[in-house]
Amino acid sequence: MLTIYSDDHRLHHGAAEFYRGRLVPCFEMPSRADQVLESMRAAGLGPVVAPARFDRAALVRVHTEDYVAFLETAWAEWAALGETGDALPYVWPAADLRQDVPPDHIDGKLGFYSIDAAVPITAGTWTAIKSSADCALTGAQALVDGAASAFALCRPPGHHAGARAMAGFCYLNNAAIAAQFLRDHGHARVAVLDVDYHHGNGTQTIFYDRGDVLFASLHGDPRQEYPFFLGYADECGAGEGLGANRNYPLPWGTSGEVYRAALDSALADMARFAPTSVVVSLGVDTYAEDPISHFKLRAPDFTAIGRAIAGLGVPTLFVMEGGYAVAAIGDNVTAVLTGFAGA
Ligand code: 7XA
Ligand code: ZN
Repeated sequence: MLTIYSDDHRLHHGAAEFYRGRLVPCFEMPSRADQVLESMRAAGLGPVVAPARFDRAALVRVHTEDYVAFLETAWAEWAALGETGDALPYVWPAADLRQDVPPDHIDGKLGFYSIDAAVPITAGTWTAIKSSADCALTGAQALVDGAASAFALCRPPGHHAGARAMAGFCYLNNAAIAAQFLRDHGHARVAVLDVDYHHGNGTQTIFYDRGDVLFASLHGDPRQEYPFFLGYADECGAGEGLGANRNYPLPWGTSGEVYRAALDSALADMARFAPTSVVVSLGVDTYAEDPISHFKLRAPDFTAIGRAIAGLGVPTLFVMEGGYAVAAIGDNVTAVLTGFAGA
């Protein structure tokens, strides 16, 4: 399987995030991608290539122009204040506040274009997130060119990012950008399967009223788990997208066995949709030892997930999302991909 990877991810390294009332070192750190790359290479999973460079036109197919412009210039605007530490939002246009006027000041923009505070912007963030999206686009291009599968080793991740909002360590929605690219290049029906522990609120929102892109997600129940305000089972899509959104919220403590049963249901939804290609938002924060998550999956479960996805028999692009047990992240990702490749 082809892996697409760029060292540029190291240019994004947030210093701190809020965790239960304290500022702690960011769980989303460069060593995550380094571990995945090392495991992939050790397993001999196939060639690793650098991403091709894509025009920003591919980004604005799913994100708004003003949001992409904000991401491009946010660090320069922040640095112009004389700041050298990370830019972080601290105020949001929540209920009863104006949500239609982007402020001019960077402090206001940071809140206007975000959902939460888990989105540090550093000097190298734009370069890193653009390269991360390029990894996903290069993988999508490989499928367009006839590849049966590819793995975009994206970092930063993307599935919480909406059309006009960053959130939860995510800035550009790599999986959504790739899915749209597939739609724009001959794939009539694209299914996005999100197996990250957290609901992919950004991907859901981007495609919610679309009948040509199915979104299916297994995740921690939003009654208990981030992102809390989306990801319920009764969110089924709207308009032409009615029926093309499927959520499987699962409780804390979910075992590999229960997870695989839910996955089988999601895969059955996808098979009925008859996709021409599949994009998998691949998070392994469902792992039992993950420091911020509460499922109980182990390595054999990850192999089984890969094998089950292969059962669809459809060209598949894996896009890296979350997973914070750094010592195990590489083996868990590799287990999914070898499970897929060996099926
Ligand atoms: O899939 N998403 C993640 O893994 C990140 C979740 C961010 C939670 C925010 C914690 N302060
Ligand atoms: Zn996650």
